[in-house]
Amino acid sequence: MEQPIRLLLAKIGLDTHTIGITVLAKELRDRGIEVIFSGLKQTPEQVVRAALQEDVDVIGVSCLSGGHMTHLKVLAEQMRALGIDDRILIVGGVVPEEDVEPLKTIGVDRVFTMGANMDDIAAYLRSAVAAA
Ligand code: B12
Repeated sequence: MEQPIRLLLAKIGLDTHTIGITVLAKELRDRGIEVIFSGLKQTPEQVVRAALQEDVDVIGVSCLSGGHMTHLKVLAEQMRALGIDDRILIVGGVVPEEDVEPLKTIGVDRVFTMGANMDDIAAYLRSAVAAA
């Protein structure tokens, strides 16, 4: 039987906006994706260590604090340092359009912002993991 996709959903720093990540966790579970939640107020290092321990296919960071550039830069560096930069890295939340390309340069594979459709996110995860 095909293994389900494993996704670590993470919140970094002082950002306690939890509505989006809670909706996302439920909706993606309903679509057959195994979701692990990091908990709040994590450091990028803690997130990457959890991703390694849980052997996830995807790390998904939800960021509404405006700190996405700083956090994702450190996270991508840590992924390289621990040798898991082959995993898919996605971001959602409040991310201005002009930050999308710089995030991709850092190593983010895809950005989903307000109003992102759950079927589109699940379809993206399936195709990205299949292609990885
Ligand atoms: C509700 C809300 C709050 C609530 C949060 C309640 C809670 N438990 O979550 C409360 C009132 C507590 C709050 C507090 C604050 N807030 Co507030 N808040 C909002 C608001 C109005 C809506 C956020 C929301 O829940 N949206 C609904 C969910 C469903 O949408 P979403 O999170 O965007 O998620 C969707 C997508 O983005 C995507 N997605 C999200 N995460 C991920 C992750 C992955 C991996 C993927 C694939 C997709 C994905 O999928 C979801 C479904 O489509 C936004 C305004 C806005 N337009 O976003 C401001 C906003 C985020 N808040 C803001 C601010 C400034 C604050 C405060 C600092 C205010 C203050 N001075 O105290 C505090 C900070 C608290 C903290 N420590 O983090 C700013 C942030 C500014 C910035 N980023 O530059 C915003 C943008 C308002 C604004 N326009 O200024 N807030």
